[in-house]
Amino acid sequence: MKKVWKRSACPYDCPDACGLLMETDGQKVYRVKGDPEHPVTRGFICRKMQHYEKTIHHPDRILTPLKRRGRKGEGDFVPISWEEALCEISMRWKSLIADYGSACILPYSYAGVEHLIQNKCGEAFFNYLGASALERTICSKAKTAGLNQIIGSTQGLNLSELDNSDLIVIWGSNITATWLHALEKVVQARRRGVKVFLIETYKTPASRYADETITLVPGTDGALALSMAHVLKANHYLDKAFMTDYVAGWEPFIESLDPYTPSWASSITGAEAEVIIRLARAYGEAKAPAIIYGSGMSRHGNGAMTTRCITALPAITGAFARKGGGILANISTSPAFNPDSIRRPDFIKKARRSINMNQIGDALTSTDMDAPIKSLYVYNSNPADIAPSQKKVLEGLQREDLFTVVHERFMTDTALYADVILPADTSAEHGDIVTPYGNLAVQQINPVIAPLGECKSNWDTFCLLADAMGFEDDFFKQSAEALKAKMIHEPNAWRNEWRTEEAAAFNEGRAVLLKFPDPVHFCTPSGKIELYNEKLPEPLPVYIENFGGHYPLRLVVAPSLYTLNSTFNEREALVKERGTMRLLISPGDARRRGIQDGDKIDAFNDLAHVHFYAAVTDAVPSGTAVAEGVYTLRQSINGLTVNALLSQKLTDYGRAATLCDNTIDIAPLS
Ligand SMILES: Nc1nc2c(c(=O)[nH]1)N[C@H]1C(S)=C(S)[C@@H](COP(=O)(O)OP(=O)(O)OC[C@H]3O[C@@H](n4cnc5c(=O)[nH]c(N)nc54)[C@H](O)[C@@H]3O)O[C@H]1N2
Ligand SMILES: Nc1nc2c(c(=O)[nH]1)N[C@H]1C(S)=C(S)[C@@H](COP(=O)(O)OP(=O)(O)OC[C@H]3O[C@@H](n4cnc5c(=O)[nH]c(N)nc54)[C@H](O)[C@@H]3O)O[C@H]1N2
Ligand code: SF4
Ligand SMILES: [Mo]
Repeated sequence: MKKVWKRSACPYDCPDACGLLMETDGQKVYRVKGDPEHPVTRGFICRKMQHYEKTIHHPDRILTPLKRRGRKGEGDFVPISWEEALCEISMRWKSLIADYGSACILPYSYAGVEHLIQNKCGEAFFNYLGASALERTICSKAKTAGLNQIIGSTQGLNLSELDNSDLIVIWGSNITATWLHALEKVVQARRRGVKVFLIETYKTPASRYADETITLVPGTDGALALSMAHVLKANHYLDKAFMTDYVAGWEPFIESLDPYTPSWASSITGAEAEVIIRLARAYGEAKAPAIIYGSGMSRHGNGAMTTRCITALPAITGAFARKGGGILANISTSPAFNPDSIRRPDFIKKARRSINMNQIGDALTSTDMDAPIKSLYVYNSNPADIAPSQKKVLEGLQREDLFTVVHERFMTDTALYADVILPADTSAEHGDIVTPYGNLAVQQINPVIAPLGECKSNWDTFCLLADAMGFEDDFFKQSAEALKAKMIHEPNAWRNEWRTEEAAAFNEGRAVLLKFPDPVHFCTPSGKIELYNEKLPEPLPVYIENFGGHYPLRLVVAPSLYTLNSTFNEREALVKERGTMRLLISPGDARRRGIQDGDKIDAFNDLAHVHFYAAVTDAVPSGTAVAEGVYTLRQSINGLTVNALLSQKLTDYGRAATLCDNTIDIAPLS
């Protein structure tokens, strides 16, 4: 067949969901580039995806089911047929269910593929099976919880509105790595003369795009926000008319601000008082200030409360009501295609226990659980590398009596511990619905090539497992195409306003924009911003400390430009550019311990000792240490990565991970 360019979209856990074009002859993908006709991403994609064909056709792709022959973790597997694999899994599960009940089986998944069907279809399968439920809260659920407590499910700002902003505060997000199309807007805004502040724990690569970077003691952003509110009040920047109409309980909040002076906040955050005043004044003077709200500060013990404190700023200044003003934190397009049509919560027959994915280490190793987990089914995730308390996770995966099935594209650190590995396909090999969380362009994609080897999509695999387990529901007897078509044809208010041309473009596989909801229609019980939320033990936003800890350095995990969580670790060129596993520390902290740039060091706390190369840099303030990127155990220096130093403690609300709220000390390794 002649080579043609086919339309697709990036499958990964990244807000942009960039439109892609793939050059193919139906068997192979030769080249990948951005789709210039995508209404938001317009042909511009990141470096990681410019050679997606190298991932699709990587020689390390797992192409057949595999069965473990050696010890767990050793990587000694033999190929088996799908028939044998399904027989093995269903027999083991049926026997475990007979002995221990179906809750002894636990699915573990997150966002290996972000698209709607392939991301969520496993939930239907495990709901039907009656397995333990998984709380999928590793990412940004504390942010969501905090936003819910103050603005409900209101979407806030839309990316395109940054064109109207006259000040931008990038707060806790390294958009040079994680949100390129927001970075594009920031660059355009600066060309218009818009001032950009970055609020961070260290000078990330994003600081190059900011006029001023303010580095804080990690987890203290709530104090900064309250103090900004104090300055806004003192300088008469409050919008009383807006508050009267749209904010519930603004008077007690405004009254509460007096103690939050810049010098109070300075002593907590480490930012100088005049810097706080300058930031607050710039925010107050702007007509339409935008906050690009990342997840960094929500990955702390006080994550939800911090979110409330920061969200108070556009509420008291009325920025929410002005085009380009407000908070860019909460774009969600998945409701445009009822996700329950794939999740099928109606399959749940009785209440089940739920396991928090951040506490998988404890869940797999605990001896005092009434019903221990006997089988783990991992898909779309790599817990050995991404979950906190890595030593416990590995100890759990090592259990001989844990029957582990991993559905994967590559031999990840988790797959090494599997009893059975099922080969997963890539997004080029299956169809789906694309619902970005960073813009409003939804799209449907079709397979570009047939699945390689014996690889199967998540949906096809769950249908086969359903058959092997004897599920009777017709739901599991349809193709992904049929399910996709059904979901697209379900009436949905979000797509009602599409004109015929838009519906036709969507049917052709082009990305089409949804209409953004009215920014001042607040989706809360009172219909207003709930600055005072009487349902909470702390009805007003206040400063609470994060967990911290008794070691002298606050450890922050941050994204890498070259990888996406543990994804892209198969790509030699990207991994080479990322370099070895480094810990970024300040010159003062290094000097005090006799550490030089490039030295091998031991980072430790009560949980583990993890070796790194020291990267001594002015970018990091004294008292903070930063580990960028998720490395594999094979890339590590002593068989552990930074996740071994992270606790399984959960956030104040949202039961989310506290990945950035841990302390360590470091010492040179001789
Ligand atoms: N290249 C690349 N792209 C990615 C990812 C990746 O790993 N690599 N990950 C994807 C995923 S899963 C997600 S959830 C998104 C995440 O994207 P965002 O939610 O936008 O967050 P990040 O860009 O990860 O940046 C978090 C930043 O928060 C900072 N931080 C940590 N604690 C604090 C704090 O207390 N206060 C402040 N002010 N800052 C703090 C860290 O230093 C870090 O730079 O990106 C996605 N895109
Ligand atoms: N140190 C550190 N830890 C972190 C983070 C960090 O920045 N630093 N980030 C945290 C955050 S925000 C998140 S969201 C989590 C992310 O955690 P995960 O969602 O587990 O992300 P990945 O590590 O990218 O693993 C995804 C896996 O899914 C596989 N996969 C891809 N497509 C498919 C498919 O179609 N089917 C199947 N079955 N598998 C597929 C990929 O090969 C990959 O191994 O990690 C968290 N942990
Ligand atoms: S990883 Fe993000 S920036 Fe890169 S192509 Fe995918 S969606 Fe676009
Ligand atoms: Mo995430």
